[in-house]
Amino acid sequence: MFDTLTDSFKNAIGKIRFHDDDKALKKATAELKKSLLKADVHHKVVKELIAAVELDTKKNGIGKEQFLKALQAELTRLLTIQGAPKGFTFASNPPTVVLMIGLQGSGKTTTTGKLAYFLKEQKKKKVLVVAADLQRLAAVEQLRQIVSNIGVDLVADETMTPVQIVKQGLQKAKKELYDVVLIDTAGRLAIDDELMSELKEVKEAADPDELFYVADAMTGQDAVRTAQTFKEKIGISGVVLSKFDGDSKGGVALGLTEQVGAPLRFIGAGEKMPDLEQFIPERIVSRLMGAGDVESLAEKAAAAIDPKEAKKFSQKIKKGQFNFNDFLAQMEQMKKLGSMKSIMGMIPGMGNLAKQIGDMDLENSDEIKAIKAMISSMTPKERENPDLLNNMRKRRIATGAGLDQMQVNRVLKQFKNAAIMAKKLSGKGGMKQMQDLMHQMQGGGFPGMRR
Ligand SMILES: Nc1nc2c(ncn2[C@@H]2O[C@H](COP(=O)(O)OP(=O)(O)O)[C@@H](O)[C@H]2O)c(=O)[nH]1
Ligand SMILES: [Mg+2]
Repeated sequence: MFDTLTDSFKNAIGKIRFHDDDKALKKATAELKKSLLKADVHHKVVKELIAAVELDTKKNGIGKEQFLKALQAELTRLLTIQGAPKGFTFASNPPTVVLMIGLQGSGKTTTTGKLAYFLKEQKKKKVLVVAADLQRLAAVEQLRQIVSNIGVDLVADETMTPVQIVKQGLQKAKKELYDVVLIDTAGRLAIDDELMSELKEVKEAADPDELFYVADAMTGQDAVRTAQTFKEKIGISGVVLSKFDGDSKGGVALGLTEQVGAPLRFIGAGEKMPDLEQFIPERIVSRLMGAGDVESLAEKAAAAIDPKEAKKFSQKIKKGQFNFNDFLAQMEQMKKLGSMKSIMGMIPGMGNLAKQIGDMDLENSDEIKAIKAMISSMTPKERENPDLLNNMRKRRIATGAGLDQMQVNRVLKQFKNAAIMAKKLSGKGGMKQMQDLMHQMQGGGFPGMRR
């Protein structure tokens, strides 16, 4: 998610090799400045950051370690507003009411769905979504589809005004003890006085704990400017940066909090529901410095994976009994974790691999599609026991899956190898082997993973 920035920091840090080398520090900060500007970080923010890092480093005696620490501290400071909430925070008196606002097409409705999904799956909360965008007919329908896919309740009534529907939603939430109410509103331009005054009325009726401004990362510094305007006119308590997957430079995220004076709370990086990350400064900085974000990954995994199932699964792996049903079940769980790229980006040292994988859609890759087609052509017994597959059965499966027998053989071999590898990795020293494997993949490319 932050490939470009992470690379810049690594390069800059690499410039400092010796202690007390003023020249090296100059080189490092010059490099940092250049790449931050190239990544679209606002020039004022860059200037401040560089000056602070330089001062900090000098104070502690120039060296790689000192530079690293200074950079880390200054980045954390840049991304933090003292006393402001981070990620999602719950009101002391439920329900926590969140009003989603922003320009037309910025990603409000999608983000509302993503937040609902995040709260339901990761935080195990009872979520109610309110459709207060009644400007466009299709808007309610879009929201209805999203919430029904993720299994969250919706309050919608096209014949009501936004204020009426908000009141009805809040009543329902209080009566039925919902934890969180997410209100999706119509997109509007700050220059449209009529819509702005409607939004003020909605805000008054909702009396929200949070006002999330959804900003489109692809609009660059415009995202910052519009957030500033909404902050002045309506008031916002946080920003969600959407479509971050389309903004390869990523610099806007770095300056936004300080520029707007409201914390960046979430980043949306993809069209699917799991593609939402909490923006927690310390964790993001760790990721920016190439150290990964193990905490977020662990949280995601803990929420997606049923501990009982996980235990059963790991025992199977240890015995080398991994079968096709397990494979399908694992694919389902992977889906809940979000894109492969975002998962990789959270593992320390895996940044490069994440870049290589790019936007690969694991689920829809040719390999996975072939395996899925094969599995659907198998009998339940065959799915349970891959060893049953003799030549006759393989031929039948190949015909059923629309593959030739060589392809079937290749996939089966890969599957067996994967099971053997998993068994090995689950033993002692498995983590070390995993890392070696990853290094090999980084060097030589990963044969199965072509986009
Ligand atoms: N690639 C990508 N597309 C997104 C993201 N968030 C929203 N979109 C897309 O942006 C378009 C507008 O989103 P929508 O939620 O309807 O915006 P709204 O008008 O503010 O409610 C839709 O096509 C979404 O699928 C994101 O994080 N990444
Ligand atoms: Mg919408």
